[in-house]
Amino acid sequence: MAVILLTGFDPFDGAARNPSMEAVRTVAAGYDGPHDLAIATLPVSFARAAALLRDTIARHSPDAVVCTGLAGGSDRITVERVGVNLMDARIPDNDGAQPVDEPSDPDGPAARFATLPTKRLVRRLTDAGLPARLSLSAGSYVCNHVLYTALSVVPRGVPAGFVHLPWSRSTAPAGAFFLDDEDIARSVRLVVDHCLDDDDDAPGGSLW
Ligand code: PCA
Repeated sequence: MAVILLTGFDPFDGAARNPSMEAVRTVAAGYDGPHDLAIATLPVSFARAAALLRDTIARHSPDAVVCTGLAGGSDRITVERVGVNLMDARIPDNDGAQPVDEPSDPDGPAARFATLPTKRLVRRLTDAGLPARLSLSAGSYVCNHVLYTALSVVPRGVPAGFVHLPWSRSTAPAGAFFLDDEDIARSVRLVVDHCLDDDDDAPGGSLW
């Protein structure tokens, strides 16, 4: 049976909750296969998130890695295509670290492409009535660092990638765009269900 590793993040930037981890927990609670689902909560810490992700991947040897995080203010579920080798933090992480213009990996390439079937996933999400698009930048904060690290660590042939989520209704600060909690959980479940699909019907063009 294939093992899928699904991660979300702790709250950060003064927020009490992070919809990514709440969605991950909801999906795990209702997951009925066909794969084994392993979940992990990543700290919003450049140092500790990367270390925990490495350990978790080593422990589970997953067949696919799906990481999720919050993109507060976004009005779409964004399936990330690229992790860049750059840590450039607008705000300190939860450990107080604020790297500026530092590489995630001094010996690594400038960027790594996500290996999830990103176009297929966007199509699955929009077909299900969920607002989704492809994204060429996961930013330069902890989420991007986790994406870049995941892509550095997984063995060849193991798809890995990152999905950024908007605020959920129950966690959004006043005035922020949100999706219903159920829709966010449904989107994460769809990504889990299709992360091992092969990419041969990936459409072009209109998924951005
Ligand atoms: N979002 C942040 C880090 C944790 C999270 O949920 C980001 O986009 O980098």
